[in-house]
Amino acid sequence: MSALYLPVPLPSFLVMPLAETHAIEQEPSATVRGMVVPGGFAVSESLLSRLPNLEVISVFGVGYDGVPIALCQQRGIRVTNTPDVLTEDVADIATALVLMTSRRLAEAEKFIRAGSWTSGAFPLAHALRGKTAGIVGLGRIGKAIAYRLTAHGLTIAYFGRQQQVVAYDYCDSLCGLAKKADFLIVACPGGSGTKHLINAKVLSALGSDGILINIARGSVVDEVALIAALKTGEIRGAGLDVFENEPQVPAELIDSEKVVILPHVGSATHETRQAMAQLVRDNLAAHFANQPLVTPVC
Ligand code: 8YV
Repeated sequence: MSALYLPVPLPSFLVMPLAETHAIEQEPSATVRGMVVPGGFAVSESLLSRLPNLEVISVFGVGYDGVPIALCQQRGIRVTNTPDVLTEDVADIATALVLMTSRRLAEAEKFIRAGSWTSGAFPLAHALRGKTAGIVGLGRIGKAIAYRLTAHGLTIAYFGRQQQVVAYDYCDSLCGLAKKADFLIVACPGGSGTKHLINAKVLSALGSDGILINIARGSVVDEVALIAALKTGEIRGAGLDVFENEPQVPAELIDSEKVVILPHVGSATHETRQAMAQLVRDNLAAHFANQPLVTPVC
């Protein structure tokens, strides 16, 4: 029975089947051969040094921004993640945030629950059709968002490392995309390469009618700059499923009527989390059977 280390609690539908074929360890040690972590979990160098015989890290999530890939490659540690199976759910949440922010749905819900409807109609909101969505990172999730928003009558533009063969407008500058966009939608990976990509300058380019949506990683958005831009009216609003210091959310965002906030629920459905768990198990089984990984990162 090879030993697996789980640094943080993971769902029982993932852990219980793993426990049938592995010894589950709560502490790092030399007996550990595999580790399972949630998406975005920071795997530090010091943790890896306490796992001298680690062979594989299986990320229960698509984002492996917390894993030091170069160090893993040096040590010959294989890394896997769970792409594809969560794409549609995350794109649904991005679409929901676009709808919630533009149509003011969270406020409208509060309004009726507060008994305000009997005193007058809810204020008008903004339509989606004819607007432009600027997608930052047109990967699998970005494309699934574009597909959905096209059906809502939006024009799609995007920014990314390179232009792709797609029917959407490519912007080679992020500020250029922000200027064009009514909704700037963050769908790129997290990590040092994209830290605070959405800064004060980009928010100012988005402008006073613009709305920022983030379903990727909190680290991509400079939260202090975002709070300032919301306060001064430099942007109109934001729809956020992720935060810089989760599960801590700044009081300024919690208290702001201009913001719709969700507790990182992009992939949080029974169907998707089960499929993610299956992929984690399949990758580990492949590794320990000396087979090629199903969804390798490295
Ligand atoms: C999950 C995620 O919240 O896939 C990711 O990278 O951040 C989310 O799907 C997380 O991985 C579940 O543990």
